[in-house]
Formats: sequence, C-alpha cells, structure tokens
Amino acid sequence: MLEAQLQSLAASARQRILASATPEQLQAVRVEVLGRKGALAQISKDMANVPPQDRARIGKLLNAAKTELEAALESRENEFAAQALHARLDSEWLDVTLPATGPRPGALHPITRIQQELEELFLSMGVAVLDGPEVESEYNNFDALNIPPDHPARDMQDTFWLTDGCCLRTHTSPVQVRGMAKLGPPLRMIAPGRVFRNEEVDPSHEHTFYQLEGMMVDRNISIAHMLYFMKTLLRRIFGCEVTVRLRPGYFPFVEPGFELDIQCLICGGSGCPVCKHGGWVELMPCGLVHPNVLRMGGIDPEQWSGFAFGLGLTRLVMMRYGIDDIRLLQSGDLRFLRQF
Ligand code: 2NL
Repeated sequence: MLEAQLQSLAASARQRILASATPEQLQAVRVEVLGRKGALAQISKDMANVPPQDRARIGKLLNAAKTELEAALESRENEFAAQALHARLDSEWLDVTLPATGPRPGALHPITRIQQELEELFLSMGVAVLDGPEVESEYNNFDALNIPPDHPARDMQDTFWLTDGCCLRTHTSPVQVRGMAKLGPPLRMIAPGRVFRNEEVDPSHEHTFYQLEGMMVDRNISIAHMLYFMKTLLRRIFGCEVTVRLRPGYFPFVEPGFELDIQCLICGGSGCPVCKHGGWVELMPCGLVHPNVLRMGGIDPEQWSGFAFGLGLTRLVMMRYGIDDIRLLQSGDLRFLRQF
C-alpha cells in the first residue's frame, strides 16, 4: 500500500521535475516533494504503521526515491543555471577590440592664448610683464591717473565699488602706477589682465573683459617712438604690414592723446561691414604719458617722458576668430570653447 503510494509519487515527481519550465516551478516541486512537510516526509511518518518485517525494504525504497529525486532536481537546477549564465553572457557582450575613446585634453581659453602670445612677444622686445590685484584703491585706479574727482568713469554706473571704498579695477593702468614706483625710469612694461566695468551687458559689452596696457619711459620719448613701436607691434600681431593713422583722442592720463586706427584688414580700406564701410578700424588708444601721472609715479617729467597705450584683448580675440557676441567668451559653454 505505502509502496504503491511511494512509486506513484516518485513517478509523478520525476515527470514534474522534467516538465518545470522555470526555476520557480522547480523550487515548488522541491518543496512539495522533499520539503519538511512534503510528500516524502509524510511517507516517512507513515513508516510507523508499516509491519516490522517490511520496514527495512520500504525504508530502502524511500531512501532510494529521495536520492533519485534529489539528483533529478539538482540536474534540472543546473540546466536552469546554465541557461541563465548564457542569457547573461549574451546580454553583457562587450567588444574589447573596439578602439578606446582616449582622453579628451583640455585647451587654453582663446583669451589666455592671445595674452600668452603677446607676453612672449613683449618679453622678446625686453619689456617687463607685470601683474597686479583686481581689487584696487580709488587712488591707484583714478587719482594717480589724473582722472578728476568728478569724472563720469568714477560713477556708480561705470565702476563696481566695494563697501570699503576700493573698487574692481576698471583698467590695468593701476598695475602700471605700481610699476612706475617699482621699476623707476627708464622702464618698459606691459600689464595684461582682467578688468571690470559696471555696464549693461549686450553682444558687444561685458562687465568683465581683458586688456593689455603698455608704457615705455626714457629720455626724450616722442610720438615718433610711439608710432614706430606700435607699427612693429601690430605687424607681429597680425603677421603682415599694417597701415595706421592717428586721430586726436582724449584720456586724462595722456597728453597728447590719440586713437590709433588701422586700415581694415578685411577689405584693405575700400569699405566693408567690419569697418562699417569707413575703411578704418579703431584699435588702440595711446599717447604721451601726462606729466602729472609721471610725477605721481615718482618720475620727474622734466627728465623723462614716455608713451602708453591700451589694447583690448577681448576685442582682438573677437576679430581673430570672427566672434560676434562678446558674452560667449565668459559663458563657460563647452560647445563654444571646444572650437578652439
Ligand atoms: C583704455 C586704455 C589707454 C593708457 C591706456 C596709461 C596708463 C598709465 C599712464 C598713461 Cl599708468 N597711460 N594707459 C594710455 C593710453 C590709452 O587706453 O581703456 N582706453 C579706453
């Protein structure tokens, strides 16, 4: 009776093990047949009622069935495990022979590049490259440059004032004010750097931009020295002969002061959108250093004279690369920066 029950149980379990389609179904069969409260456990309990002379035989059969079903379950489990491994290997397949993406190196900002190029050019001409703070005293930024107390540049509208009376430098001139005292005459120096103006921002105006100012002081320096120097500088910057003209210009720190224009390099002077059809492009304010500025810098204007100029690095970069919106330069936009 128990023997027949055992045989039919084993047969149906064998069948169900082979027919199970998922690891979950197989596990359910294991619990039902071999589990602590499963069918074989029940039969073990029922052994108590088997007549003693049959017990050993049926006990053997029971153990054999257990061992056999255990083996069948394990073999089916191994099949499922192998299937799962294959599926995973197929989905996680990786072509290790593909070329690596490699590092994407950074690059210098175009303004940094033009600044470094010009620094090297000036160093090769024996000119000192000076640096100075971006926060300056009112004295260094305005007074020492002969800018009168009521000058509009000192206005809240044009200058970022700090609460302690200092300001963000509006030009790199204060570096040259410090340079006059530090170097003494004769001297040749440039001051490249970042400057700040409290301006409404639009495609051609930024609150932060870069300029490079320069000053040479020696005996009997004249406009002729200045013109020769400027033409040499521009030839090196643009890589070709540049035609220049001087127009009078007013800046409190120079006397006389000029606007230096270059003949348009795009149209050669015949007129185009870049020069607004005038044939000339305004490039560098310049002049002979005002005697008051020399004096405040500790240099005797009776003994020495000098020329000075300003050069907009930001505008130079825009001209070189044809950038039509100044705001792109400070945007930090990688789509823009990766082009350089
Ligand atoms: C500008 C700058 C110029 C200078 C700057 C200068 C500096 C000292 C003495 C004399 Cl310490 N001059 N710098 C000279 C001429 C032009 O232009 O921002 N122009 C709009």
